[in-house]
Order: sequence, then C-alpha cells, then structure tokens
Amino acid sequence: QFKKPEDAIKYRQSVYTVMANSFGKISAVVKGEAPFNKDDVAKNAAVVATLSTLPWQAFGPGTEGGNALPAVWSDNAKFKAASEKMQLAVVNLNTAAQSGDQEAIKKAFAAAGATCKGCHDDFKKK
Ligand code: ASC
Repeated sequence: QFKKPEDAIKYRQSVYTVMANSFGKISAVVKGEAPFNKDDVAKNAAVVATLSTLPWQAFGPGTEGGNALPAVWSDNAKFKAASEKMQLAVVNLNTAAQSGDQEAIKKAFAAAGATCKGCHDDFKKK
C-alpha cells in the first residue's frame, strides 16, 4: 500500500493531525471556550470516528519511525488493543454528539481523551 516507509509515516501522522484538529474543536466546546453548536460538534465527532479507523494500516512491518516507539511493533497486540479501545471510545463520542446531549458529550469526550493519552504514554515518543 505504501511505496516507502516515509509514506506510511506521513499518512498516519496526517490522519492524526486532522483527527486532533476536530477533537480539539470539540475540546474547546467541552471546556466552555467555544459556544456549543450541535451540528459542529456532530460533524467533528463524525470526522474523528471515521478517521480513527485509518492510521493502523500505516503501522505495518518496516514502517518503524516517526513519533512511534518500537513498542508498536514489539508489543503489537497491546498496541492493537489500545487502538481498538480508542476506536470504540470515539464511536461512543460520535453517538453522544449526534444526540446533542451535552452531558453525554462531556463524558464521552473525557473517555475518548483518556484513550488517546493511554496510547501515547506507551507508544509515542515524548
Ligand atoms: C487532543 C490531542 C490528543 C488528545 C490527548 C488527550 O486534543 O491532540 O492527543 O487530545 O491530549 O489526553
């Protein structure tokens, strides 16, 4: 799928960049730094949920590097489990966002953020 390892690294970093942008927009709303607009939150949550499925195909054998720690490959089962936890959490965030229930969004947002951080702690360079 990728011609060079650098292409895979660029792909996964690009996905995370766009995900973080949408997640950050929801974060501002949850923190009260931006007004709540149901449609905007729903759109951003849908972007995050869709993009959450993409990075993993770009962590194949021989694509070590970027900001990824070697543990992604040496402890791949744990990495996969962490990735699945995140994908489930952002599906839940998307469900809450589509409902427009601000309390549910807050809770689901916090849970999703914890799964981002959990994976970074073990698998991303500081
Ligand atoms: C973000 C972002 C992350 C997560 C993480 C949550 O907005 O870019 O990686 O939230 O910081 O703890």
